[in-house]
Amino acid sequence: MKTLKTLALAMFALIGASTAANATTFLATDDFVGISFWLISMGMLAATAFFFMEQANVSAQWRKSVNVAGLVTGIAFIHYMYMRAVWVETGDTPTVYRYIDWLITVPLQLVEFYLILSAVRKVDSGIFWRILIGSLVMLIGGYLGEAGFINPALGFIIGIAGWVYILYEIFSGEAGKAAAKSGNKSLVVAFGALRMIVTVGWAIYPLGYVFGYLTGGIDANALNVIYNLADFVNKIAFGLIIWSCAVANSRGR
Ligand SMILES: *C/C=C(C)/C=C/C=C(C)/C=C/C1=C(C)CCCC1(C)C
Repeated sequence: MKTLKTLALAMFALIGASTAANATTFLATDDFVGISFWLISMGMLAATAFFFMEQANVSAQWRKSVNVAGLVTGIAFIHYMYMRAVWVETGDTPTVYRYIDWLITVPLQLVEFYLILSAVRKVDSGIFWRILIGSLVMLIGGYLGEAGFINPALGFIIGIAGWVYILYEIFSGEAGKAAAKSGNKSLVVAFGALRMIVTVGWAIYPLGYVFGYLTGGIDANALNVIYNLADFVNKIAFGLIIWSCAVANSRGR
């Protein structure tokens, strides 16, 4: 098990290093957007190593949740290395690279709501499927609009509908009710904090869409820095909340 973990971490580091080495242009010292890509990449790497290593400190029913937190930051780490290279070479980060990341990491993050609930009580698997489908509607709608396959406003509306549905499920739907009734204090606190991230932290992405596609353009520098900072909170802090709940529960709190 230990060797496997070390191997997985080494693999991540190698992929990162080789992506970095592939760049033929160096990061300019005054390129703050490029520097923010680097900082977030390293944050993601550190978070990944942390979550995987912390497996040892949580009880069996919590390992899956902490593992998935590590997968999310690990996948984002590799995407960030790649996006940083694209930025440094071209001065542009086509949003499609972000969508590739979101398409994998966002469903994984939402599945966490199901995973942390099932770590403390029996829950209906319908929660899992409904949240998953909501996330796909949100992302596919946004992508089709942003990439120009459908009208941008229509794509936006479909995306918002998916997001609103997810919010409904985790606030007042079965997932929200199951958390409230769990009688587990750490879980209730963590569930509430994760829900705030999905409401407030995630609002940054549709705002970026509005400014970028509906109101006629936003500065690429600003948009990238904002997305980078948002991802830092929405992926790393999100994982840390799950981890701290896992640790508290594993110690019987
Ligand atoms: C780590 C990356 C995360 C948490 C990305 C989240 C992305 C969203 C919440 C995107 C939402 C969108 C809408 C709600 C409306 C349509 C456009 C999107 C896809 C940007």
